[in-house]
Amino acid sequence: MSADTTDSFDLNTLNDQELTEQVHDDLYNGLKDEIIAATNIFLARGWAPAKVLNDALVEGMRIVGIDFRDGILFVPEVLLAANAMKAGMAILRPLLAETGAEPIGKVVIGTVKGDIHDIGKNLVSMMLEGAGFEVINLGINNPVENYLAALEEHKPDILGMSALLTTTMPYMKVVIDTLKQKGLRDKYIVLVGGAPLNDEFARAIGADAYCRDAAIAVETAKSMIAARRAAR
Ligand code: B1M
Repeated sequence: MSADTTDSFDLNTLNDQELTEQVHDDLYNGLKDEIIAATNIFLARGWAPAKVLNDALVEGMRIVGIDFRDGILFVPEVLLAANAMKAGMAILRPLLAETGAEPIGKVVIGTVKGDIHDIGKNLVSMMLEGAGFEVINLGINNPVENYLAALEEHKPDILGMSALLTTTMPYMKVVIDTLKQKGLRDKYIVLVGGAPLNDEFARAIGADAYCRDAAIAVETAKSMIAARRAAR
């Protein structure tokens, strides 16, 4: 496929509004090549990278997130959408860095020690990126030292942890307790997620919130950052 056409029609023939709506549809349908083509067309038309990101891609992923939350879209479709989004982001990321557009917040996220499940955590990472966050994804099987090193290096707003096993979820408390011991706990919003967790567990270990799914993770991250900034 060429950089600016689809199988059915030339995206270049659409006006800006139509192309924006087309991007929302194409993201929803996980059409990576079309997202790459449309992103390049917007840039060629002189759109600022941040406008392409917010009006076309982020808005498209917002719609995906809502339908995922409401059970209209399922994991495979969201992964495809997130993958298409990532392809557009890959074009925009260096341009955004040049123009100095600020991400809406920074997140360090990883699956805890002893746990190699990463599909859900990666989905959360991609959805957060789609919402305009800068995400440092630490991968799987992270001991507390990895989290501490990443917090020190990247100075995020949010620490996210994922666990899919009942045997590994208690490790989240090890990380939070270590942050407390080092006097670092209040510097970060701590969000946790993973199928075996719940609100009560998150409260018991001293996290700020449990996120049932990726859409809720994005909403929680946005609202907690906004609240923290307002409080300051
Ligand atoms: Co595993 N596994 N697995 N597994 N596995 C489960 C979790 C299990 C429930 C299956 C079962 O028995 N029914 C079970 C756990 C039982 C328990 O602890 N109570 C289990 C087991 C036992 C194991 C092994 C021990 C099996 C073995 O070797 N005997 C082993 C463990 C290895 C280890 O980690 N040390 C193991 C291995 C594997 C595979 C490698 C084969 C593979 C993982 C591949 C990978 O991730 N790259 C795997 C898989 C795929 C699963 C199931 C089938 C699917 C998990 C998944 O990806 N779900 C799972 C059964 C199940 O959950 N139905 C199972 C889709 C994903 C999108 O959802 O991860 O829940 P989820 O993420 C959601 C939310 O939870 C939330 O948002 C996500 C998106 O909406 N979320 C967050 C997740 N992390 C978040 C972090 C946040 C916020 C939200 O931070 C802010």
